[in-house]
Amino acid sequence: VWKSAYNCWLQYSDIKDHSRVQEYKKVCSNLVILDQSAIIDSAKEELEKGLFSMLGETPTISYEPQKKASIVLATYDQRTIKEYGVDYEDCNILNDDGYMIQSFDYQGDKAVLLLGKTDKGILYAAFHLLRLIQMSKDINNLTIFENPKNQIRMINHWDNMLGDIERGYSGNSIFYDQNEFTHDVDRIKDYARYLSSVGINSLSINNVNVHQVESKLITKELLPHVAEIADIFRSYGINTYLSVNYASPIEIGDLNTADPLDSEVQAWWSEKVAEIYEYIPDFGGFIVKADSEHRPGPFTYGRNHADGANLLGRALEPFGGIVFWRCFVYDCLQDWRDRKTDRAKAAYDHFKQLDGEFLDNVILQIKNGPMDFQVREPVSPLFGSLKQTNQVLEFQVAQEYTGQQKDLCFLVPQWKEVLDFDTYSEGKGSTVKSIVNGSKYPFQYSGITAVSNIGNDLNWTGNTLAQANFYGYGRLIWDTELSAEEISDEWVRLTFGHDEQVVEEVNQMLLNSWQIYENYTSPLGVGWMINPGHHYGPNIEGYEYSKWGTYHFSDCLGTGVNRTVKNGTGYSGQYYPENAEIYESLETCPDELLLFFHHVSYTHRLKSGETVIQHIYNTHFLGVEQVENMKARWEQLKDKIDTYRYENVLDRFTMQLENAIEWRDRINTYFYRHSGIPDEKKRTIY
Ligand code: GCW
Repeated sequence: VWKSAYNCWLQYSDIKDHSRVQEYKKVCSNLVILDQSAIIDSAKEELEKGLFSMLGETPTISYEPQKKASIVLATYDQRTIKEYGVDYEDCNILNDDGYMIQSFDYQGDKAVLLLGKTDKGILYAAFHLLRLIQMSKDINNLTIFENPKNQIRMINHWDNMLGDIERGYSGNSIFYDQNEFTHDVDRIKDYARYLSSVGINSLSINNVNVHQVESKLITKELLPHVAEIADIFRSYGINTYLSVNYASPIEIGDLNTADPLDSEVQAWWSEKVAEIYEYIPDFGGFIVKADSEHRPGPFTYGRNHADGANLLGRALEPFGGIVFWRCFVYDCLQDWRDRKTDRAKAAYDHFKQLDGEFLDNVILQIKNGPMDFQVREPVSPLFGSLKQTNQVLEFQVAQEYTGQQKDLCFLVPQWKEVLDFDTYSEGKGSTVKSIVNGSKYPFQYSGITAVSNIGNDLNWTGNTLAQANFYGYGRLIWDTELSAEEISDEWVRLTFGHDEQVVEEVNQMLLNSWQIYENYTSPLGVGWMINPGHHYGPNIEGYEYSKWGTYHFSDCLGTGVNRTVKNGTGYSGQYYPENAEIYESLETCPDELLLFFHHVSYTHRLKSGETVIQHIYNTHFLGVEQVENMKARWEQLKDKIDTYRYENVLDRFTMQLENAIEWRDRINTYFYRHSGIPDEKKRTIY
């Protein structure tokens, strides 16, 4: 009963339609494997498993071209060109992770070629073919060329060795327990399958807040275990990375400084890196959170972030390793009385001035927004401002601020807005996606990373529907042109099958869920208003007088943060003029970001025609109704979904409804008591 929850989108359900099965068997009864590697073995294993499960027959295997209906697995070389008449020109467009899927007739039999530029391409092509079959598509006339749009497609774990996960909402770590490695090879391997089935090629396996025990992950004591994990991921085309403690030379070495310009510190890191590569020859590199939220960093020594990042870059360079240096740097000891400091400005202020000063193997890692993964934020103004620095965009698949995998919040529509945002850095058309995919500026390294949302819960993600965010993240960053609708529809069909009612209803739920979550939580882009610490549920002034720089300045007259250049914090001036002007002016600032950029009176009229206060009331009443409606619609699917997954999601909708009601009443009451303005529709406000 639990298998369906565990298997996520790789259900490989048996196909009931007999003629369909015969049709697929005409192509899939044999595998011709023309190259050898661990990654190709994974492709073979996956095809065997998937085809057996869907068609009821394991394909035969041959290592030479056969006169038989076959799936042919090959990299692009002379042999395949000759044997299968592959067009050289066509394949030239494939990049290292790209692939071609081509149907053809081979000596009178139907066959399909899965051709990768490298073995990774073959694996991705195998998953693609299996997806087509699961989606019940015709596979007789395929001509598919796929190149991932982004070079780095990464996931960051925030797992601690104790087993807990910072901001984890789906149980504990699959890697660690009680400060030991779990050695849960089967589970880790299944995780690798999910990752590579959506094209993820890089993975960091420990929290960016690197505590005492985790600092030792780069020591001889623990490296053999890391190597074991890296072996599993390697067979799925995934490189393993570690988050490191910037102060390692002090913490695990015997130096008394971590000054990046100190020659002993430099030598220490070089030796350390050499040692790591003895254990893991294709080790990816480091993720570093430095001078951020009490983590050590180069500031201690009066050095800047380029000094700090380049120290590690230099050590990794001889081995081809890279450094992800996070830009989440701000003053987390702010005085709420200080109205000049604006946390939103911090990343740009710290890093813009260093553009061009980082080594070639250093990548800046930039969160999508200037604050912290809120339900609604503008796009970080660093995108487009850094023109000479490798960079990746950081999303959060874990729903820290978007319902913690209790509430449904499908994030693909949000991520698409970020990727499609035009920075105007080179005039119109300078979208975030064109910057992070390396086409706008010639970065050596670029791409997208995100905080993982999985744990050791049976269904990996707590709420089974949160699997859609994991799937959607991978699919979207592989191909940023896919629409949210396409991704959602794929996920629903792969996960729950093709019953039209289920497909229709679950798609609707996913696609509306971000808007619904926004409706009942913090309004108009202002963010926060959450319980401090764990960040679930409403607490309007929870962060208002704190040191974290997260304020909304509501009083009896109005609400919102004045971030204008004219008489606010000046944040809007960090954008290129086209955007700066839009945000600066009350007339043009989009409604959904109004309170992020402006402090307004409750009677200010939005573009929608509503006043701010009435908008708050309306959206909060509406949000609860929408959750009630989703829950009721889910209940109608009871007979169409297996009990385990049905009950799991129903439970979450019950919690979501409770949460939404709590948010509605607290927000409405807070703003009613502050403004004294009654609801036009006279609904209950306490
Ligand atoms: O979103 C915030 C989280 C912290 C996290 C930090 C970060 C890992 O609340 O838990 O720390 O961001 O991104 O470093």
